[in-house]
Amino acid sequence: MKTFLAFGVAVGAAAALHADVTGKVSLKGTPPPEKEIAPLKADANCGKLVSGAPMTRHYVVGADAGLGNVFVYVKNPPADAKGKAPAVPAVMDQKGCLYEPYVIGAAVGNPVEIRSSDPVLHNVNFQKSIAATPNPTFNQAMGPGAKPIVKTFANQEVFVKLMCNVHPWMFGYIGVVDSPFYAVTDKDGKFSIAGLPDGKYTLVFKHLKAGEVTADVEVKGGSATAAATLEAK
Ligand SMILES: [Cu+2]
Repeated sequence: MKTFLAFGVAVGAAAALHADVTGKVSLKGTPPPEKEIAPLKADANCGKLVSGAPMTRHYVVGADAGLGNVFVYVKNPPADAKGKAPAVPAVMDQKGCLYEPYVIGAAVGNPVEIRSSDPVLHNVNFQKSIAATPNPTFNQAMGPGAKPIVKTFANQEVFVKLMCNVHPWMFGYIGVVDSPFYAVTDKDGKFSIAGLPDGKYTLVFKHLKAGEVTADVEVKGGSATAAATLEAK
């Protein structure tokens, strides 16, 4: 009866419907121009690591007004989503004396690996928690070749803000939510949240400068799409 058992398992898996929610975030209006990070270029150590002019990344706007670096997450995730690990590990690097990527996501309780690819001294400083229940802060030096710092966050916090006191232009942001259902928009504003079970959800779209909007989405087998527009400020 082995065949029947295998058949049963297959049906069970097919019955657990879920979908990838894909979509796009657009920017309305014209953002202020980005500025050159002159102190980075002028720095004796960091200046050697970059070619061209290092620019601020307040608004990353791509094809058809797509807005990058928007943290997208499910406001009302399924109850059993808490504590689940996302498919993609959270990694924040320090490269060319910038946090890279500028914005990442992470799930509550899952490790966030903070690396340094630079041959210079940094310090990773999470100075102040803005969470309702604050996450513990930390401030750790990272010299050349240092092992990654691995941190977990116990409470939802959008955004955990990292800075570096050696290089006062260095900021990096982590959207921490209590589910694996989140994404960061790419340079063209596109995102994909994988494997969301059938149901009705509210998505939150949060950008560091343009603020926050929400959109409702219903997942009902197959796939679902969502879109949002944020206004330049
Ligand atoms: Cu630094």
